[in-house]
Amino acid sequence: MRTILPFVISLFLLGCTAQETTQLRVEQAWIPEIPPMISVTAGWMVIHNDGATPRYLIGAFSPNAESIEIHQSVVVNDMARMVLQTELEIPPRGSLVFSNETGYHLMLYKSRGMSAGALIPVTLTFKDGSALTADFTVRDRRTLDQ
Ligand SMILES: [Cu+2]
Repeated sequence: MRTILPFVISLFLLGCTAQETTQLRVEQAWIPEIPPMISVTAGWMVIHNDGATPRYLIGAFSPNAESIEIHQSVVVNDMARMVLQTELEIPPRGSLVFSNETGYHLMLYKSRGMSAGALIPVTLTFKDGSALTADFTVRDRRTLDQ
C-alpha cells in the first residue's frame, strides 16, 4: 500500500492534466554530439505554451542520462558561471528559449548514446504535475549554421 499509493496518485494527476500538457510544444530540441570519453553535455530547445495560463518547468529526466539539471549561464565579474534553475516560467501564448542568448540549457550528467543522428527522449516535468516527453536530436556542432 505504501509503495502503490504515490503511483496511483501520480496516475490520477497525469489524467487530470493530460489536456493541459497538449498546450505545450517543444521545438528545435537538440543535443551537441560529444566524444565517448565525455559524459556531460547540454540540451537546447524552445518550449511553446499555447495555453492561457503560465506553466512552470521544474525538472527533466531521460533514460540516456543519470541526471539532468536546468541551468542558466551567467557572467559575474568576467567569470562564466552556471546557476541551477528550480523553476522557469513559460508565459501564456509565449515561449521559453534555451539558447546561448538566454543562457538557459539542460545539463545532462553521465549521459549515454550521444552520437550524431541519435534521438534522445527527454521528459520535462512541470509544477502542475504534468510531464511532456520530446525527442532531442544529437547533432554535430560543425553542421550547425549558428
Ligand atoms: Cu550547465
